[in-house]
Amino acid sequence: MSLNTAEIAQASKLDGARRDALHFIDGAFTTGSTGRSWQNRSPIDNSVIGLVHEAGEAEVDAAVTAARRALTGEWGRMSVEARCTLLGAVADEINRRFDEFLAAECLDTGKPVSLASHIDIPRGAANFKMFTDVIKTVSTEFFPTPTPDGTGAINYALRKPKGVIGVISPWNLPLLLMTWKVGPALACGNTVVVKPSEETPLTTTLLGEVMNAVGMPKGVFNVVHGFGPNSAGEFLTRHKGVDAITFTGETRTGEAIMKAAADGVRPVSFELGGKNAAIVFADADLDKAIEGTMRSAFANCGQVCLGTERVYVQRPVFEDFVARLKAGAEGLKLGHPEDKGVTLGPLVSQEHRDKVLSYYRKAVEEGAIVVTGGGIPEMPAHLAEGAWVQPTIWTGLPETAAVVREEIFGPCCHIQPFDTEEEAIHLANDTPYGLACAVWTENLSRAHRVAARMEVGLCWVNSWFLRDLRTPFGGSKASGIGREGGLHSLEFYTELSNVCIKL
Ligand code: NAD
Ligand code: 6OD
Repeated sequence: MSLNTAEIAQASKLDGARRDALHFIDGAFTTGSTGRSWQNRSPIDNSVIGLVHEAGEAEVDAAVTAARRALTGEWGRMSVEARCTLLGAVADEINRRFDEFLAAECLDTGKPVSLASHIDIPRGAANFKMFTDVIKTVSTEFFPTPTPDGTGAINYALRKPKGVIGVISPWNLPLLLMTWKVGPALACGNTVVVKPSEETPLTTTLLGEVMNAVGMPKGVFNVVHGFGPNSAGEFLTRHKGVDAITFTGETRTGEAIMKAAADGVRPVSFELGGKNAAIVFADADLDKAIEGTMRSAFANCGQVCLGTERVYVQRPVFEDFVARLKAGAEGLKLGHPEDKGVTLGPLVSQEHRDKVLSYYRKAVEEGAIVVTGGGIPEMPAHLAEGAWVQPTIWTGLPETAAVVREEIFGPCCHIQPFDTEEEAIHLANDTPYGLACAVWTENLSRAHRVAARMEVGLCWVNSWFLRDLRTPFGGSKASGIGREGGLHSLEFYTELSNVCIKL
């Protein structure tokens, strides 16, 4: 018997007041002064989780002002060692309150507990530890320089925080993707103002409690809630007190934020949309390719930026691959996050479901063969109002079809046969996006050859979403600007300042 949302919240100690999302500014929770709020609804059953308070310009300004003040206070004077110890305590406190974070994430997103407990929450904590290891061990350059008078000079670089970082995050992996930016930003000594997605405000708000519990100085971590245009997102990115902006979300939103960042020439780091391909060669281990494509197409209900929406399969194994992926998709168990064996949750919202369903209809209009799915599944009465869709597979569409070209962000993929390696590379690269791809082959030479030619930031071979947090992460073409991860995050979140000393 599944619990309803109120019961999950009860069991997880998220009482009514704490399920209302307040801003966290200068170490204190506040509803702000706009008087505006909206209902946060659970995608599981459309029930109301709580209220989210909307920030106006005054709240955003208060948050940025607090963050600026913190740069020159106790936080700004703290040694790297002490800063890293504090961030380690943040990670420990998230882990200590694991069940609360888990319940909050599942309430907001509807994702299965089995997924969030393995990916979202552990990574949320790990993102605070990982970058402290990097900042403690990284060196900067040193050059001895000859001078005409023979005494010489030395040059060395200092790594300084950039200042106040505006963090704008999406709803698909809310805690993971927000901390992926907040972790390195703080490790480098910056302060942050975070605007989480309006769909998923809870775990970012909970993080405010964690910051206070570990004794984080006031103003280092701030949260404002709201929407994008003419709301907290735009107010934050336009605010002159924000020194740099890091954003994960849709490419179109990135364009708007880049325009805002142009005022004052503020740097941006963008992780944007994708229309990722998988290439399955006839020499692939098909068991592995099916297992990997099941995850890359359907995990998190297809709402992973790295997910596969275009699958190219070499003709000799095409029919077999389609039949096996169909069987896998039909074996997915949709249901309540808490229910045993559930592998697929709902989409994040009714609005997103409308978008995904519009592509399901478009696929048929464009002449697709619907291999499986294509609609709304029948769910038990207590879940019937949720944002459920069927996992869906199509074949038979031309490469010009909207469903093959545009990011859908749902549990669906189109499968197309190909004949030659050259053709597969061309098909996979024929997109304005360049985030990720998966190549399935047992031929080592082919793996290297094809990987080198993929126009993406991330190419997995015989795997998908296998992460080492030290590696460069990001997209090429319309999928992003810059790389984060390991040293690459440090490049964005610090300013290198060269000191030249004449001896
Ligand atoms: P979105 O762009 O709609 O929203 C992301 C955030 O931007 C939200 O907090 C939103 O309120 C805010 N926002 C919207 N308009 C804004 C504006 N004009 N100014 C400032 N802020 C604004 O994205 P989403 O729907 O939340 O997330 C899904 C998208 O994110 C997909 O396109 C997906 O591919 C992408 N994504 C990319 C990565 C990556 O690493 N490349 C990771 C996750 C998601
Ligand atoms: O694993 C990560 O660090 C990361 N940024 C994942 C992004 C997933 C996109 O939905």
